[in-house]
Amino acid sequence: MSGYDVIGDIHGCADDLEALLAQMGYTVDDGVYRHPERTAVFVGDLIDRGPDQLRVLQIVKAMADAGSARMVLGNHEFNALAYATEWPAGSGKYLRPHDDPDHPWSAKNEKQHAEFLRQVTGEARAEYLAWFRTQPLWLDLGGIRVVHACWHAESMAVLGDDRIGTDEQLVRMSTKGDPMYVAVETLLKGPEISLVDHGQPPYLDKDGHSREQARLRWWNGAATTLADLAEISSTFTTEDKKPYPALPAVEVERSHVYGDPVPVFYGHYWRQGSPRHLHDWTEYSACVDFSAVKGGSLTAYRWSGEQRIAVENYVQVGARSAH
Ligand SMILES: [Mn+2]
Repeated sequence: MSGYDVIGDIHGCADDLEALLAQMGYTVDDGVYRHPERTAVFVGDLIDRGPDQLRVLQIVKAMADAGSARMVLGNHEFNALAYATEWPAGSGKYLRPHDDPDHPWSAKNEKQHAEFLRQVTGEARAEYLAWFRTQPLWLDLGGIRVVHACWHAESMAVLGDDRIGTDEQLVRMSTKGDPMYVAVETLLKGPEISLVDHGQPPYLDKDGHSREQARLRWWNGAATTLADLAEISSTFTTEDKKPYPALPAVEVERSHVYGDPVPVFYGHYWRQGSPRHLHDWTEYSACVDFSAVKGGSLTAYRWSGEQRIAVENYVQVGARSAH
Protein backbone atom coordinates (compact mmCIF):
# COMPACT_ATOMS: atom_id res chain seq x y z
CA MET A 1 0.00 0.00 0.00
CA SER A 2 1.37 3.40 -0.87
CA GLY A 3 2.19 5.92 1.81
CA TYR A 4 4.91 7.53 3.85
CA ASP A 5 7.31 5.95 6.33
CA VAL A 6 8.26 8.76 8.72
CA ILE A 7 11.66 8.00 10.28
CA GLY A 8 12.93 9.53 13.55
CA ASP A 9 16.20 11.20 14.57
CA ILE A 10 19.15 9.04 13.37
CA HIS A 11 22.20 10.94 14.75
CA GLY A 12 24.71 8.90 12.76
CA CYS A 13 23.32 5.44 13.58
CA ALA A 14 23.72 4.07 10.03
CA ASP A 15 23.46 0.38 11.01
CA ASP A 16 20.10 1.06 12.66
CA LEU A 17 18.94 3.02 9.62
CA GLU A 18 19.82 0.20 7.22
CA ALA A 19 18.18 -2.35 9.52
CA LEU A 20 14.99 -0.28 9.73
CA LEU A 21 14.83 0.29 5.97
CA ALA A 22 15.32 -3.44 5.32
CA GLN A 23 12.71 -4.32 7.95
CA MET A 24 10.20 -2.04 6.15
CA GLY A 25 10.85 -3.64 2.75
CA TYR A 26 13.27 -1.12 1.24
CA THR A 27 15.97 -2.71 -0.93
CA VAL A 28 19.13 -1.33 -2.50
CA ASP A 29 18.85 -0.81 -6.23
CA ASP A 30 21.65 0.96 -8.08
CA GLY A 31 23.13 2.08 -4.75
CA VAL A 32 19.88 3.64 -3.49
CA TYR A 33 17.34 2.35 -0.97
CA ARG A 34 13.88 2.28 -2.53
CA HIS A 35 10.49 0.81 -1.77
CA PRO A 36 8.22 -0.30 -4.65
CA GLU A 37 5.27 1.72 -3.32
CA ARG A 38 6.32 3.88 -0.39
CA THR A 39 8.35 7.02 0.33
CA ALA A 40 10.55 7.56 3.38
CA VAL A 41 10.34 10.91 5.22
CA PHE A 42 13.14 11.91 7.59
CA VAL A 43 12.34 14.27 10.49
CA GLY A 44 15.90 15.66 10.66
CA ASP A 45 18.84 15.30 13.07
CA LEU A 46 20.69 12.95 10.74
CA ILE A 47 24.02 14.12 12.19
CA ASP A 48 25.99 14.76 15.43
CA ARG A 49 26.81 12.40 18.28
CA GLY A 50 26.72 8.97 16.55
CA PRO A 51 29.31 6.72 14.88
CA ASP A 52 28.51 6.69 11.11
CA GLN A 53 27.33 10.16 10.13
CA LEU A 54 28.84 10.19 6.65
CA ARG A 55 27.14 6.89 5.76
CA VAL A 56 23.79 8.22 7.04
CA LEU A 57 24.18 11.31 4.85
CA GLN A 58 25.13 9.19 1.83
CA ILE A 59 22.10 6.94 2.28
CA VAL A 60 19.57 9.72 2.88
CA LYS A 61 20.82 12.11 0.18
CA ALA A 62 20.90 9.31 -2.39
CA MET A 63 17.29 8.47 -1.51
CA ALA A 64 16.23 12.12 -1.65
CA ASP A 65 17.98 12.65 -5.00
CA ALA A 66 16.28 9.55 -6.41
CA GLY A 67 12.84 10.55 -5.09
CA SER A 68 12.53 7.63 -2.64
CA ALA A 69 12.75 9.95 0.39
CA ARG A 70 11.95 13.46 1.60
CA MET A 71 13.36 15.20 4.64
CA VAL A 72 13.04 18.23 6.91
CA LEU A 73 15.94 19.89 8.71
CA GLY A 74 16.57 19.28 12.40
CA ASN A 75 18.22 21.67 14.83
CA HIS A 76 21.51 19.81 14.36
CA GLU A 77 21.55 20.43 10.58
CA PHE A 78 20.62 24.07 11.20
CA ASN A 79 23.41 24.39 13.79
CA ALA A 80 25.93 22.80 11.39
CA LEU A 81 25.15 25.51 8.84
CA ALA A 82 25.46 28.30 11.42
CA TYR A 83 28.71 26.77 12.71
CA ALA A 84 30.17 26.74 9.17
CA THR A 85 29.04 30.25 8.22
CA GLU A 86 31.56 33.02 8.85
CA TRP A 87 29.86 36.36 9.49
CA PRO A 88 30.75 38.98 8.55
CA ALA A 89 32.76 37.23 5.82
CA GLY A 90 36.49 37.32 6.62
CA SER A 91 35.96 38.27 10.30
CA GLY A 92 36.97 34.92 11.77
CA LYS A 93 33.66 34.90 13.65
CA TYR A 94 30.90 32.40 12.99
CA LEU A 95 27.12 32.53 13.40
CA ARG A 96 27.46 29.68 15.88
CA PRO A 97 30.63 30.48 17.81
CA HIS A 98 33.57 28.08 17.70
CA ASP A 99 35.89 27.42 20.63
CA ASP A 100 36.06 30.98 21.91
CA PRO A 101 36.73 32.03 25.53
CA ASP A 102 34.49 35.08 25.03
CA HIS A 103 31.49 32.76 24.54
CA PRO A 104 31.11 30.52 27.58
CA TRP A 105 28.69 28.21 25.76
CA SER A 106 30.93 27.65 22.75
CA ALA A 107 32.65 24.65 24.38
CA LYS A 108 29.25 22.92 24.37
CA ASN A 109 28.84 23.76 20.66
CA GLU A 110 32.20 22.15 19.89
CA LYS A 111 31.48 19.03 21.92
CA GLN A 112 28.06 18.40 20.36
CA HIS A 113 29.42 18.90 16.87
CA ALA A 114 32.91 17.34 17.23
CA GLU A 115 32.00 13.94 15.78
CA PHE A 116 30.47 15.52 12.67
CA LEU A 117 33.60 17.64 12.15
CA ARG A 118 35.80 14.57 12.59
CA GLN A 119 33.75 12.22 10.39
CA VAL A 120 32.55 14.52 7.59
CA THR A 121 35.46 16.47 6.14
CA GLY A 122 36.61 18.37 3.07
CA GLU A 123 34.50 18.38 -0.05
CA ALA A 124 31.99 15.96 1.43
CA ARG A 125 31.26 18.39 4.27
CA ALA A 126 30.79 21.28 1.82
CA GLU A 127 28.51 19.14 -0.35
CA TYR A 128 26.25 18.05 2.52
CA LEU A 129 26.05 21.54 4.03
CA ALA A 130 25.03 22.90 0.61
CA TRP A 131 22.43 20.13 0.39
CA PHE A 132 20.98 21.06 3.81
CA ARG A 133 20.33 24.54 2.41
CA THR A 134 18.07 23.02 -0.25
CA GLN A 135 15.95 21.08 2.25
CA PRO A 136 12.78 22.43 3.89
CA LEU A 137 12.13 23.31 7.53
CA TRP A 138 8.70 21.68 7.31
CA LEU A 139 6.67 19.54 4.92
CA ASP A 140 2.93 19.57 4.34
CA LEU A 141 2.27 16.38 2.38
CA GLY A 142 -1.48 16.75 2.19
CA GLY A 143 -2.72 14.01 4.51
CA ILE A 144 0.16 14.47 6.96
CA ARG A 145 2.55 17.16 8.17
CA VAL A 146 6.19 16.76 9.21
CA VAL A 147 8.46 19.06 11.23
CA HIS A 148 11.47 18.45 13.46
CA ALA A 149 10.12 19.76 16.79
CA CYS A 150 6.86 21.77 16.58
CA TRP A 151 4.25 22.47 13.91
CA HIS A 152 3.37 26.15 14.37
CA ALA A 153 1.66 28.03 11.57
CA GLU A 154 2.48 31.49 12.99
CA SER A 155 6.21 30.72 13.00
CA MET A 156 5.98 29.45 9.42
CA ALA A 157 4.26 32.70 8.45
CA VAL A 158 7.08 34.73 10.05
CA LEU A 159 9.65 32.86 7.93
CA GLY A 160 7.50 33.01 4.81
CA ASP A 161 9.69 30.54 2.93
CA ASP A 162 10.21 26.95 4.05
CA ARG A 163 13.95 27.10 3.10
CA ILE A 164 16.78 28.82 4.95
CA GLY A 165 17.67 30.76 1.81
CA THR A 166 20.41 33.37 1.78
CA ASP A 167 23.23 34.03 4.28
CA GLU A 168 21.36 37.19 5.32
CA GLN A 169 18.34 35.08 6.31
CA LEU A 170 20.58 32.60 8.14
CA VAL A 171 22.04 35.58 10.05
CA ARG A 172 18.58 36.71 11.12
CA MET A 173 17.66 33.14 12.10
CA SER A 174 20.82 33.05 14.26
CA THR A 175 20.34 36.45 15.96
CA LYS A 176 18.66 36.36 19.37
CA GLY A 177 15.63 38.66 19.47
CA ASP A 178 14.96 38.54 15.74
CA PRO A 179 11.46 37.19 14.98
CA MET A 180 13.06 34.76 12.50
CA TYR A 181 15.30 33.42 15.31
CA VAL A 182 12.26 32.84 17.52
CA ALA A 183 10.42 31.13 14.64
CA VAL A 184 13.28 28.73 13.87
CA GLU A 185 13.75 27.95 17.58
CA THR A 186 10.05 27.07 17.80
CA LEU A 187 9.98 24.84 14.72
CA LEU A 188 13.33 23.10 15.33
CA LYS A 189 13.65 23.04 19.15
CA GLY A 190 10.06 23.40 20.30
CA PRO A 191 8.27 26.05 22.38
CA GLU A 192 8.66 26.57 26.12
CA ILE A 193 6.35 27.88 28.81
CA SER A 194 7.41 29.98 31.81
CA LEU A 195 6.89 28.30 35.16
CA VAL A 196 7.90 31.39 37.15
CA ASP A 197 5.39 33.63 35.34
CA HIS A 198 2.69 31.18 36.46
CA GLY A 199 3.78 31.31 40.11
CA GLN A 200 5.81 28.09 40.05
CA PRO A 201 9.40 27.67 41.24
CA PRO A 202 12.38 27.18 38.93
CA TYR A 203 13.77 23.64 38.67
CA LEU A 204 17.24 22.16 38.43
CA ASP A 205 17.81 20.35 35.14
CA LYS A 206 19.95 17.22 34.77
CA ASP A 207 23.12 19.34 34.61
CA GLY A 208 22.20 21.17 37.83
CA HIS A 209 21.29 24.43 36.07
CA SER A 210 18.38 26.42 37.45
CA ARG A 211 15.69 26.85 34.76
CA GLU A 212 12.49 28.88 34.71
CA GLN A 213 11.06 27.51 31.45
CA ALA A 214 9.65 24.05 30.78
CA ARG A 215 8.97 22.37 27.47
CA LEU A 216 5.47 23.10 26.23
CA ARG A 217 3.48 20.01 25.27
CA TRP A 218 2.21 21.59 22.04
CA TRP A 219 1.13 18.23 20.63
CA ASN A 220 -1.60 17.83 23.25
CA GLY A 221 -4.56 19.34 21.42
CA ALA A 222 -6.78 19.01 24.49
CA ALA A 223 -4.39 20.88 26.80
CA THR A 224 -5.83 23.91 28.60
CA THR A 225 -4.07 24.02 31.98
CA LEU A 226 -0.51 24.57 33.21
CA ALA A 227 -0.42 20.93 34.35
CA ASP A 228 -1.37 19.78 30.82
CA LEU A 229 0.99 22.11 28.99
CA ALA A 230 4.26 22.13 30.94
CA GLU A 231 6.42 19.00 30.70
CA ILE A 232 8.05 18.25 34.05
CA SER A 233 10.38 15.26 34.18
CA SER A 234 10.32 13.07 37.27
CA THR A 235 14.06 13.81 37.59
CA PHE A 236 13.55 17.58 38.07
CA THR A 237 13.96 19.00 41.56
CA THR A 238 13.45 22.41 43.10
CA GLU A 239 16.53 24.51 43.82
CA ASP A 240 16.71 23.05 47.34
CA LYS A 241 16.75 19.53 45.83
CA LYS A 242 13.18 18.60 46.78
CA PRO A 243 11.00 16.75 44.25
CA TYR A 244 9.39 19.27 41.92
CA PRO A 245 5.80 19.88 43.07
CA ALA A 246 2.82 18.85 40.94
CA LEU A 247 1.68 21.72 38.73
CA PRO A 248 -1.75 23.21 39.35
CA ALA A 249 -4.60 22.60 36.92
CA VAL A 250 -5.08 26.32 36.32
CA GLU A 251 -6.19 27.47 32.88
CA VAL A 252 -3.44 29.19 30.88
CA GLU A 253 -3.18 30.67 27.41
CA ARG A 254 -3.21 27.88 24.80
CA SER A 255 -0.28 29.24 22.80
CA HIS A 256 1.35 26.85 20.29
CA VAL A 257 -1.19 24.06 20.90
CA TYR A 258 -1.82 21.98 17.77
CA GLY A 259 -5.53 21.61 17.18
CA ASP A 260 -5.80 20.72 13.49
CA PRO A 261 -7.37 17.38 12.52
CA VAL A 262 -4.35 16.48 10.34
CA PRO A 263 -1.74 14.01 11.65
CA VAL A 264 1.57 15.74 12.42
CA PHE A 265 4.86 13.85 12.84
CA TYR A 266 7.89 15.16 14.71
CA GLY A 267 11.13 14.00 16.37
CA HIS A 268 13.51 15.82 18.73
CA TYR A 269 12.04 14.86 22.11
CA TRP A 270 14.22 11.83 23.10
CA ARG A 271 11.33 9.56 24.04
CA GLN A 272 12.16 6.30 25.83
CA GLY A 273 11.06 2.73 25.23
CA SER A 274 8.15 1.82 22.98
CA PRO A 275 5.57 4.14 21.39
CA ARG A 276 2.98 1.84 22.96
CA HIS A 277 3.91 3.30 26.35
CA LEU A 278 3.95 6.93 25.27
CA HIS A 279 1.56 8.54 27.68
CA ASP A 280 0.88 11.59 25.57
CA TRP A 281 0.57 10.59 21.94
CA THR A 282 -2.72 11.77 20.51
CA GLU A 283 -4.87 10.96 17.49
CA TYR A 284 -3.30 13.78 15.48
CA SER A 285 0.33 13.90 16.65
CA ALA A 286 3.08 11.28 16.74
CA CYS A 287 6.66 11.59 17.96
CA VAL A 288 9.09 9.29 16.11
CA ASP A 289 12.23 10.06 18.17
CA PHE A 290 12.97 7.15 20.51
CA SER A 291 16.61 8.02 21.35
CA ALA A 292 18.36 5.71 18.85
CA VAL A 293 21.80 7.16 19.63
CA LYS A 294 21.30 6.89 23.41
CA GLY A 295 20.48 3.19 23.51
CA GLY A 296 16.85 3.48 22.37
CA SER A 297 15.36 2.22 19.09
CA LEU A 298 15.32 3.92 15.73
CA THR A 299 11.60 4.31 15.07
CA ALA A 300 9.28 4.97 12.15
CA TYR A 301 5.58 5.49 11.68
CA ARG A 302 4.12 3.82 8.56
CA TRP A 303 1.33 6.03 7.30
CA SER A 304 -1.05 4.67 4.65
CA GLY A 305 -3.78 7.27 4.41
CA GLU A 306 -5.41 6.94 7.84
CA GLN A 307 -6.88 10.18 9.19
CA ARG A 308 -5.94 9.43 12.80
CA ILE A 309 -2.69 8.14 14.30
CA ALA A 310 -2.86 4.42 15.18
CA VAL A 311 -0.17 3.16 17.57
CA GLU A 312 0.07 -0.21 15.78
CA ASN A 313 1.58 1.57 12.75
CA TYR A 314 4.81 2.35 14.59
CA VAL A 315 7.84 0.19 13.74
CA GLN A 316 11.05 -0.04 15.74
CA VAL A 317 14.37 -1.59 14.77
CA GLY A 318 14.42 -5.15 16.03
CA ALA A 319 10.66 -5.36 16.62
CA ARG A 320 8.02 -6.30 14.07
CA SER A 321 5.81 -3.47 15.30
CA ALA A 322 4.94 -1.61 18.47
CA HIS A 323 2.89 -4.62 19.61
MN1 LIG B 1 16.59 17.72 17.59
